[in-house]
Amino acid sequence: ADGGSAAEGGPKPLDELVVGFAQVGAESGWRTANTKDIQAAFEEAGIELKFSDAQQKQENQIKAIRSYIQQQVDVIAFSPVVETGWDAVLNEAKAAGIPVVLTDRAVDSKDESLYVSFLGSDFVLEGEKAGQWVLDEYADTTEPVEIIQLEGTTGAAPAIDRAEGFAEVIAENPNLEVVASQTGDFTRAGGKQVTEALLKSNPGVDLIYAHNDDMGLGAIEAIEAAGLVPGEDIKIVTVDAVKDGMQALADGKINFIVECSPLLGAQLIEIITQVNDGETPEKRIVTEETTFTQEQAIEALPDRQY
Ligand code: GYE
Repeated sequence: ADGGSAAEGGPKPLDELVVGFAQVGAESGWRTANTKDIQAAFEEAGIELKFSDAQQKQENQIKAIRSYIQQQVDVIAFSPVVETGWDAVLNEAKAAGIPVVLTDRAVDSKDESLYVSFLGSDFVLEGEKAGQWVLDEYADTTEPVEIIQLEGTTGAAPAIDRAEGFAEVIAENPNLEVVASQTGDFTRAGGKQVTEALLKSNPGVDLIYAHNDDMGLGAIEAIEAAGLVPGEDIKIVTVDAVKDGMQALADGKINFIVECSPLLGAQLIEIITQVNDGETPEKRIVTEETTFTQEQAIEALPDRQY
């Protein structure tokens, strides 16, 4: 088959399929929910899952992928920690005839034959939605609005794209100014540490835009420690909508959350099944997502799965 389909000898029974999944790490509530959902989906489908946690290090992910190639798994799926630097290992998978599925995060490779499908969110759109809320919130302001941006992992698709979408939209109002932008590596501890430092150098800050809930939750701790009221003295906008984030939004400590769904397991199984059957999955599958205000968070919280 062209580019190595799992269906070379015809489809395998699902209980004979083996899939290797190279996860980013366990950096956030989003990631934990994503891992749980993927493991549960494999369990339910009766497909064997080899799972590895790269602790947010690209070299670990590359090692894991190489070991899956060596073990001749049927499909490799992974969520690339950063966008660049994948061509070599993906070419090795291709040469071995093992199809690769990208979940959650993209690679910036020009060679689209290196993966069969990319399943995940539109991160630029998420950044735009966050920017739109800020634009509306400060529509009537004639004063400068000072914004701190807490970036995700440097070089990661969601960090690059969420910054881009946000910047594009807030550019419509010259009063909205990002006065500082630093990475908190998508972690709570990172968000807290960066906010602590940036509050000192930017005492007039009005709003924090965090690329995920966890960094926003870390920022809340730093703001409270500085004797200020999160959500009031300093507004907070985040991305993800995991339970802890939604609770903070319901409590008024976060002002707005753009949803990013970690529930990719069922769709990943569908892609793997299609590959096994010799079908060609959609090259790009975009997750459907919404946004939450405080009232909407209060309403959604009781039924929130993660
Ligand atoms: O937003 C963040 C996680 O890649 C979409 O990674 C994912 C991001 C998510 O650490 O919380």
